[in-house]
Amino acid sequence: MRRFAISDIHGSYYEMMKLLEYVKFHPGQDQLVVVGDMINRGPESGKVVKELKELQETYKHIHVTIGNHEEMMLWYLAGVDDMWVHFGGKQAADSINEAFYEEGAGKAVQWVHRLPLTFEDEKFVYAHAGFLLPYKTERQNREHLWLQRKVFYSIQKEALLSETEGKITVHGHTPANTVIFDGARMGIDLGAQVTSGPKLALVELEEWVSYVYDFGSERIRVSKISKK
Ligand SMILES: [Mn+2]
Repeated sequence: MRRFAISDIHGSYYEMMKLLEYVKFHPGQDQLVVVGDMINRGPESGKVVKELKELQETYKHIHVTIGNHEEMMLWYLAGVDDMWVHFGGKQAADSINEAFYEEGAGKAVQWVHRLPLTFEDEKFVYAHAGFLLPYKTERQNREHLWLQRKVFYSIQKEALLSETEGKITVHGHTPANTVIFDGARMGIDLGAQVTSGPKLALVELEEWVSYVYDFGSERIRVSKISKK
């Protein structure tokens, strides 16, 4: 089984589909983990949510964890905080209403509300912005969706690996220029819709290959992820 992960799609439906087509993604056979931040910033938040919701509800190897941008949406809708508005929430709401016009946007919200904070398979832990230790003994905290990169990376590799029983943590949240693996954790957010050279990465974790869609050249670059 191929083992894919993608994060921080931020409404980039077209680019996400290009990547899935490129690898000939087969939802009945391949695993896909979406590591949060499906929405905001990009033009098609609704189509991203609809596509991933349908895949997750249809196939058992499709897993979606929540990101801080989804959390922002839930806070807004619950009347807790309106910061969503400042991150493209209005456009995201319109896009979700449009994509879910038949069943109603409430269905999308209910689904997002139930998304887990983390997912684990036999080899990897997936968490949007990482987490703080202890990992196993403490229930995961929703504040971890907002964890600063430097805080997560202040955990020593050995300590992190011993906590995850040797599993590598795959995360997004903080954009970088390339997929980065430090021996214990792998960052796969390449700043789709955010940075000046936006890219979206789909990684395959059996062969350790990254497929990177470049928004500027509209091309996909394939590279080996180095296992250091
Ligand atoms: Mn993000």
